[in-house]
Amino acid sequence: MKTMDPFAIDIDLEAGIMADPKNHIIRRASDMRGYYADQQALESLIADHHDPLHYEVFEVPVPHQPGHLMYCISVLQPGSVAHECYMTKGHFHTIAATAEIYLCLRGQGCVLMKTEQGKCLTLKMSRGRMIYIPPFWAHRSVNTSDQPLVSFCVYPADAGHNYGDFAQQGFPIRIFRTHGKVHLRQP
Ligand code: PAN
Ligand code: ZN
Repeated sequence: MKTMDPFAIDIDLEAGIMADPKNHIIRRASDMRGYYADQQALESLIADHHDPLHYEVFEVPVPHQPGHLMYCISVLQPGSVAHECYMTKGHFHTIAATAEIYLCLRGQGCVLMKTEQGKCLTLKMSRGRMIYIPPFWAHRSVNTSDQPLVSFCVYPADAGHNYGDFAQQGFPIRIFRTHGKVHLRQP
């Protein structure tokens, strides 16, 4: 591995904003086709609301090599598709035996996690809460509030993202909010 010089970046912890990110990944509603239970409601959202912003990831990248740590700020907008709360696509890491830390900076929601063996768990997120996602657990963020859900994530830089068949299979639990009340549903 090449050596590199240390560097620093600034993060506004209140606002959850990383200064001068080099990568900005944008996911809109149209990138989420297949992920929500009500596909027709998603199509209506895309058509009627100009394909709204769903979530963004901000990074200052490091080499994707063993030994490095990748980190980012993830901002998931509030909203729902036929009452199913906005969520990220979710993924296993390509190198499945890699963990991740999510530190919630703003908002309220949860991380849904599942294993290949069919175990599924959800842990709540709120400002100051850190979630440790062990190796072999797929993960997805879900925003259950009316504010953006902002997390700072750290994971091995060579982990990679495996989105596999998440659009079709999803997670064994879906999260809905009706009249302000959050509830889980097992499809
Ligand atoms: C996070 C996620 C980010 C976006 O940085 O990549 O929240 O979610 P999707 O990758 O599922 O679209 C992470 O878990 N990185 O490994
Ligand atoms: Zn991850």
